[in-house]
Amino acid sequence: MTEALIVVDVQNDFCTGGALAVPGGDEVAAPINAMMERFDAVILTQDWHPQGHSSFASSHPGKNPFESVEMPYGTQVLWPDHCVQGSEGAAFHKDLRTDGDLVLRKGFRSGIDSYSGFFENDQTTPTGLDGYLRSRGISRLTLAGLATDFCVAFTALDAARLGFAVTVELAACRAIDLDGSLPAALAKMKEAGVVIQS
Ligand code: VGL
Ligand code: ZN
Repeated sequence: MTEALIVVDVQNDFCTGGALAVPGGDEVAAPINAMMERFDAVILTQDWHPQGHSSFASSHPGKNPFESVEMPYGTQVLWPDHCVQGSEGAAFHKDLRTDGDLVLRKGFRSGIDSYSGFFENDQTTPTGLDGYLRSRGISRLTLAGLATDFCVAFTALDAARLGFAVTVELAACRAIDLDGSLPAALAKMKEAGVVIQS
């Protein structure tokens, strides 16, 4: 059985000093690097937004970061400007090994966010990752990175729905935990059959 490690969004803006710093975000690089050896394939996802992206609160007059808006595809949390294409904030954390097989960029369309590495937030527009993994014969995935309750959870839930066997390595993840989003995400993942390794 071929198994891939999916390293989710270990980028400067999600680490200490970043625009959308996840508490303890810096701490995941070392355990993730150590995990890489165990896998047949290593895929890194990279949040990659154009300036003025619709997930930025600054694109919605009168709205503040961490408030929500209704988008054509559903409710969208608004974030501080982060991971702007080509910026230092969008670069991988300096301690992360980036010699993986594939870097999958997501969230590059102005009008729609993409938490998951598989589908944009309308849950129907594919990124191509499913086809990539399948054509390499990969059927098992382990996920680690940032943030547990957003991009890691959405990626894990889509992967489970697509039929992959999915494990989330909690010791190599950190969460935003906005209004209980972490316990909610953990419950959803467990219900979907994702193995939560702690
Ligand atoms: C993420 C919020 C906005 C994440 C990305 O990587 O979890 N969260 N963009
Ligand atoms: Zn983002």
